[in-house]
Formats: sequence, structure tokens, C-alpha cells
Amino acid sequence: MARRKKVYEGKTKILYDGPEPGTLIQYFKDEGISSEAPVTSEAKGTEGKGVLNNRLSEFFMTGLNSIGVPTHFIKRLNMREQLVRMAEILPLEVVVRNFAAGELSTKLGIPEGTALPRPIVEYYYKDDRLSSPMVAEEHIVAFGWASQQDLDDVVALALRVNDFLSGVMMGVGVRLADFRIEVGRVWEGDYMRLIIADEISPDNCRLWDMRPVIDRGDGQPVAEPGPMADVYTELARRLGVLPTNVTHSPKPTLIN
Ligand code: AIR
Repeated sequence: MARRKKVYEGKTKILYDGPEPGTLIQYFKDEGISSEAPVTSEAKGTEGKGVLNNRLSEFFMTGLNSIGVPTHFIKRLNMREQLVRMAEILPLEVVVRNFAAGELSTKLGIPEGTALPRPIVEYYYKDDRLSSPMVAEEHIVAFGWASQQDLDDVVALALRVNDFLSGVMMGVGVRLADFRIEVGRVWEGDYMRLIIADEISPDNCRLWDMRPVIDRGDGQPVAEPGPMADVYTELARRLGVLPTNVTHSPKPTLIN
């Protein structure tokens, strides 16, 4: 049997040639996180993370496709792989923020958790050697990384993704503080359009649990809303996409 061709390997995923021209297979590893955001730092090499991110990304991308926000997702193939459309990825990380946290809080001195007056869309130039610096539309257009028209489309897509994800998360007691997406180009004949690529999972979302933990002793809430414990398993469970017998717990688990 011919070995399939690896097209790309990143920290959290591997891309292989797909079965049809214009398709790729996206494989989710357990290792790695794609950011140093504290909310995801527990994720390094946790058993089952790849399986859960495969399900979660399928869930979000399918939802986006169904409301007319185009994504690269075609279908999930197995526990760790999904079939996606090949796209030419813009060299940008697009971050949408609803609440102050992370870089925004550090750089601008806005206390973590502050509700922003409107969603803020930021761009980072994707280059690991430069640690992906924040850039303005001016840089992007001047250096030809994307056109002004592309950026207008990117903002419109990013805000639709934000509304969708925020609503879905709110429905399960989770606040979407911010997230990062990647956008790619696909051609249909002479017509080009932009679609959401990469993945949507806890690895690129900052999620806060809004369900206070109740102390069984006196019935009083014991914790303020904060980062979600065991975020991959817990989010998958709340959204109803937790495969049986898969959690990312590093501890041995009983399988029945
Ligand atoms: N992000 C940024 N680079 C890679 C990723 N995954 C995501 C983080 C966070 C958001 O972008 O997961 O949700 C903003 O991160 P920061 O560090 O800029 O505050």
C-alpha cells in the first residue's frame, strides 16, 4: 500500500494529501498547543486531546457551514482525522476579543475580564521566527499579504464566527473571552473566496466557565467563574460530542 504524503507538520496537527485533488487529511495530535495562553497550558501532551479537538472542531465547523459561514471542513474520517478542503492560508492569525485577557491586558493595562465595548479584531503576522507580531491593516496591504477587500471579508467572517461561537458557548455556560482563527483562499473557477481553515478548539479559544462550582457541604458557590478545568473533556461533554471512553485525563481510567 502506498504511504500517503505528509504535506505539513505543525505543533498540534499533521496534514496529509487527501483522496481527491484539492483535499487534505488533517490529523490531530495529542501533543502541543498552538499558543502559550495560560488557559491552554495544561494541554501539553495530554492523552486524548487530539481526539477531542477533532470532534470539537467538527462540531463548530459543521455549525458554521450550516449557517453559511464557509469553512474548509468536509467530514470527519475517524477518531483523529478529518477531510478538509485545501486552501491557500493567509499568513495571518486573526484574533477576536470580547473580554480583556492575555496580551491585551498585559500590553494595554486593561484588567483581565473587562467586557470590551465591542468585539476587537486583531491581526498577527504568522512567522514563528518573529513570534508572530501584531500588525495593522496598513502593513498587511502594503506588504501584499492580503488586499483591503480580503481584509474586509476577513473581518465580516471573523465577526460571524464570533457571534456563532459566543452563542454556542453561552448555551453551555461558557464565556468566549477571545479566539484565534486562520483564513484561507479557495478558487471556484475564476472566482476566489475566503473560508475558515485550521481548527476551532480549546487550543485557540480562551474559555471561562460561568457555572459556579457548588460546595456540596453548605450549598454555597465556592468558586468565581474562571478558566475551565479539564477544558477539552468538559467542553465536549457539555456540547454532547464526547466520544465514549475518551477523556484527556493523564490518570488511568476504567474502560467498560
Ligand atoms: N491564539 C493566539 N495564537 C495562537 C492561539 N491559539 C489564541 C489564544 C487566545 C487568543 O488567540 O488561544 O484565545 C489571544 O491570545 P493572546 O495571547 O494574544 O491574548
